[in-house]
Amino acid sequence: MSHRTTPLFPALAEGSSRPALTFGERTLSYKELAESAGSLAALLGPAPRVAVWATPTLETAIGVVAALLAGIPAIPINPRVGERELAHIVSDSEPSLVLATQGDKLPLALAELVRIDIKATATTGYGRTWPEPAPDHPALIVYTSGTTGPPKGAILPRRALSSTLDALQDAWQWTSRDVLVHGLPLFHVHGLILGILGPLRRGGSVRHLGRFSTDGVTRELSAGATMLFGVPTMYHRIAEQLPEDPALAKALAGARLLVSGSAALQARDHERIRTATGRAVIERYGMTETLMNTSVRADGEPRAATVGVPLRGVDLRLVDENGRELLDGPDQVGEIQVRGPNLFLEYLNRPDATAAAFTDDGFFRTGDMAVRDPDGYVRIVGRKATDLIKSGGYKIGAGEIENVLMEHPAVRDAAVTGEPDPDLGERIVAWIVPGDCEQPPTEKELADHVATQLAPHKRPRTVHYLAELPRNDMGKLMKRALHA
Ligand code: MCA
Ligand code: AMP
Repeated sequence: MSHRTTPLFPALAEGSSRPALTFGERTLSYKELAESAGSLAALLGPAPRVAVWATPTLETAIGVVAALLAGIPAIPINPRVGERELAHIVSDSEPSLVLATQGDKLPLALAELVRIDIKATATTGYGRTWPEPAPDHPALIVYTSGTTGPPKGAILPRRALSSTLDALQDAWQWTSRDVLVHGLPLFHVHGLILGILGPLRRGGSVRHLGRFSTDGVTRELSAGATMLFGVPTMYHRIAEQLPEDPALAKALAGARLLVSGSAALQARDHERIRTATGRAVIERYGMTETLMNTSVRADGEPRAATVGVPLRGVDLRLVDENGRELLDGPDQVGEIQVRGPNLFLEYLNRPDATAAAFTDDGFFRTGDMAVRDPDGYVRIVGRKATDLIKSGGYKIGAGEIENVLMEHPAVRDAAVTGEPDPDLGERIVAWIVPGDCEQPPTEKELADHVATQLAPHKRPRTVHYLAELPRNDMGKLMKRALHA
């Protein structure tokens, strides 16, 4: 059957000289991006899947666009990923190729694959048209943590990307005239799909900061950028900086849209930013598996502490513990369930987890608990699983960290919890029973162990030492007793 689907990036085919991507001093126009990504796409052949070493660079953006042009599912890899996590991702997703910036040293598990260097300049390939694969064809595989076990690969089809980005166009009045600025990592949905592929789908442009800084935000918003994306930690750092930084306040005041997501932005930070700039930060709510579900609209009322209303095309309901849909009301707390073209296909190699994630009528169980205002605004009030931690906007499973801590030779027993943190939202806390109480492992040793096995953002920020962990008669850990 032939498909007559519109391409993911219509502006690429037009090949204009307008800027598409800027990273530091380097800018690629749509024409240059079509050339460099096109010539790389032509080299990929019929690879079943490619890994992309997702440093915050122009090359990563080119590599992902090339894979999407060629219709080959791409797996973005955190360049700070630890040994164990990488081994899991590579054996689970079995990429046949890895794309990386020339000169970047890859860890062994990736260095063993066929490697293609990504070049920001190239000419062959331009002029070729790339047929758009079927809407359900996998576009990206993004790894996301669960409460237990290693991260799961969420397979995101092309229709999920196009539908979520077009729903955001509607909610945010996002156009080709918008210039986005952000400093988000490029191996997750927020930074990669919204932050890079979003502007490219609109035919607009993005200026990536390489790494987040309030100075970078000031510079780019003062030089014509119109939108800012960030996680709450970034807005918290902006709020802290504002009292002594009139240039930052002026830059934010001039932006068209300030958007926060990946975790809840504290009311105090909303308030401080609004007071200093006169501008309201708007929140949107999404997940790796669902992409974006709700947002405060650009033409709507910017109500703090809500994630706004369902996006176009998203079916959203709140459900009680018996699976019954709740009627809206201020006291009705239920789990958010969503259905729509924005959803992932399945977890790679995990039919059990996929089946458990969906209801019989095709809704995805988000695990997020919320209430709905009478006019439909959604307020997230908590999470079903206490073993999921959101730190700096990263989702982190407590079980994953406990498993690697238990393997440390000086650890006899370990538990991990999340604790409120003004900067990170939550910080990871480890509760350790040392093998030898006289010579417990140091905090740094434990943090380094987690950082090198999993990833630095999963490292514990606080360590408590105990003689025993509180367990019930069945041997089950009683985490609530820890903080007491
Ligand atoms: C420190 N570092 C270490 C160690 N200690 N490295 C190895 N071993 C150690 N023991 C390094 C870190 O790697 C980092 O290096 C530097 O020290 C500082 O790290 P840290 O203090 O951890 O963090 P930060 O740099 O201050 O990070 C805050 C941040 C970051 C910038 C806000 O958390 C961040 O980028 N968050 C974004 C998360 C995100 O995009 N989530 C979206 C998920 P270096 O600085 O060199 O790297 S998608 C999603 O949630 C859904 C779909 C949604 O709704 O969006
Ligand atoms: P991830 O698995 O990294 O994609 O994280 C998804 C989770 O982030 C959701 O299930 C929510 O718990 C949380 N999240 C995302 N955006 C928001 C927001 N604006 N407010 C509160 N929580 C959010």
